[in-house]
Amino acid sequence: MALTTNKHVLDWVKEMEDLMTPDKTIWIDGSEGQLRALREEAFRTGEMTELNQDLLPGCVLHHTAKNDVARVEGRTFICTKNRDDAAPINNWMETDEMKAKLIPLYTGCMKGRTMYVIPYCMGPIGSPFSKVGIEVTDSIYVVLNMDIMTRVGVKALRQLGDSNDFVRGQHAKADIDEENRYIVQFPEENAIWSINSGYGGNVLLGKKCFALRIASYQGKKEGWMAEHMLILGIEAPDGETSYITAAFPSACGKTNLAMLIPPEIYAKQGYKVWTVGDDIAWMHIGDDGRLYAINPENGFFGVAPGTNEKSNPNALATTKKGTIFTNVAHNLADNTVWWEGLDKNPPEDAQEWTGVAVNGKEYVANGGKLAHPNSRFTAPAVNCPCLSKEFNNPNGVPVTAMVFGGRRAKTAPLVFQSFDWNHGVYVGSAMASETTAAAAGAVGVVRRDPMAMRPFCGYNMGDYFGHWLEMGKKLGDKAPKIFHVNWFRTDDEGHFIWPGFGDNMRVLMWMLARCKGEVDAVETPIGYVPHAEDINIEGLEEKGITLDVVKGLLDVDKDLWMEDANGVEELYNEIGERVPAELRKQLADLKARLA
Ligand code: GTP
Ligand code: SPV
Ligand code: MN
Repeated sequence: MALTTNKHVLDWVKEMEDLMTPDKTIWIDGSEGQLRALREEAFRTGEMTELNQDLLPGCVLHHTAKNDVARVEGRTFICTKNRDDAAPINNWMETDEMKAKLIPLYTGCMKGRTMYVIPYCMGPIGSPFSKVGIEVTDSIYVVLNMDIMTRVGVKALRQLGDSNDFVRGQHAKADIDEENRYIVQFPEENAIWSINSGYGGNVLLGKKCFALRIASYQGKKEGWMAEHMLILGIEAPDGETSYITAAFPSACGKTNLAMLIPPEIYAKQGYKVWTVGDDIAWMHIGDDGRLYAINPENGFFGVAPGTNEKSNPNALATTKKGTIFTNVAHNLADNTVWWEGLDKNPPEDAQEWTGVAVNGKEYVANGGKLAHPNSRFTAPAVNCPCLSKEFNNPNGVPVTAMVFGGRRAKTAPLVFQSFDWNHGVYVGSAMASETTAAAAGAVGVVRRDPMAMRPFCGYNMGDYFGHWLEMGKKLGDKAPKIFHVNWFRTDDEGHFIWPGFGDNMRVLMWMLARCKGEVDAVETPIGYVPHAEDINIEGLEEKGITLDVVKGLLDVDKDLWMEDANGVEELYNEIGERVPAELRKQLADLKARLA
């Protein structure tokens, strides 16, 4: 039964029924009873496996198709009327042309299946910054994930009221045919079409498709920002909390930084770290002129491999109940889960992520991995031991500092600060990182990824840079300070030099000291770099970190940076005319300083 009298919603759902002709339609109300029934159905059909309910209450395991394990950037499109409004960094096709191509794929594709209608709200219910979407899907996996990742059901419809202002998302698994897989955004129409995938970012339409691609376009029009950023708070012993947002590309450390455990030197003084978000920030200028961030999500879709008791105990604790595990290994001995880096004891009797049963010997002989490198957990935010008490604050939290970063084996130092906002926008636009398993394709190749938004910007990248500059003008001297970090410098043997994880707080503390004007820095051609003595390394000797090592981590090699500037120039040339003149000037100034 329809849960709303909103005519725009009803008309659109009817249109979806006519197009995809499901045998029946079920509206998701968000009640526990309905979700339980769907879980049981998924256990019966084998779509999901119920895990050990004593050890992992409410937890389930799901395997996707082998050809469907990550976002597919090559098959992701931004469709607009005019090419230049989305291209050339995005794949583009004219709106009507794309629809004509996809409609035959959708026609009748839910025959024999059930269509679920999921009303959901991105952002806290009642927040003026929240936005509603409706996703139709033929996947119970999607319903259960959306229930964790967003605010689902009647409450979302109530937030929408009679309004037509909702994002229409149509997802169908169809045949999981990679040749006909499309993830398509129509920002000018508030619409998302996804077909032939059953994996995370391709099908949980509230996440990357809406909260970044569609929302970045809305933000440009409406004067706010949707960014691929974590949000964390550092509470000082006097109780004052400063908030930092950080943009790193996929699988480059957002979830880990957002949930970090303070090192002993800070913990004993009474510092605490609180998580507001681990992937996406929506930011508005508040009444006081400062920038405020909300997390539009309600859960964490985190990378499993590498998550363990030492690296990220908060994330691990978050996954102990009510969690969906995707493409991790199944420990058959006790019906639990395992992934590379969880501990040093891979289960002997296991099913690898593909579902193939292996024993310890075969696994070693195959040299393979038990879990897929992009295997994930979908866990409710409320489970998180360090969840900020501001998580549901409808106005968000004020941002003191913004951070950009990526995986750079050499060029980028541990940290530097931009000279000012516009230079910071240049630094963000110049981001580069080695690719990871979060997207299909080669891993470890350096590519330019402006603001970690290359795969997620819903409009022309040059216009997007322009929007950043505009926001800076409006914020004036209340703008957050902008920094750049790199946790991933390697030594000659390819090992990471900096210990990372909780120890990254030492770098955040330098940033906050800079924001308060408590510490000076060295002016270099690329920005302000710390005096090595100002990064607190007390207690790091056992991890091989000495003052000299820090000096090495902060070193700026002018030749490498000139090469990097040339790479940025190539990117700007590729984007073309819409790159703001101010950024061209920033680039020219940088080159002059390096020469
Ligand atoms: P998405 O969910 O794809 O957006 O990823 P993310 O940016 O949240 O990355 P996440 O925190 O899940 O980390 C991805 C991988 O990077 C994991 O394997 C981590 O163990 C590793 N990682 C995270 N932080 C650090 C760090 O400070 N140093 C090192 N060496 N590795 C890290
Ligand atoms: C990312 O790839 O940045 C993710 C995972 O956060 S996904 O939802 O698949 O995009
Ligand atoms: Mn992400």
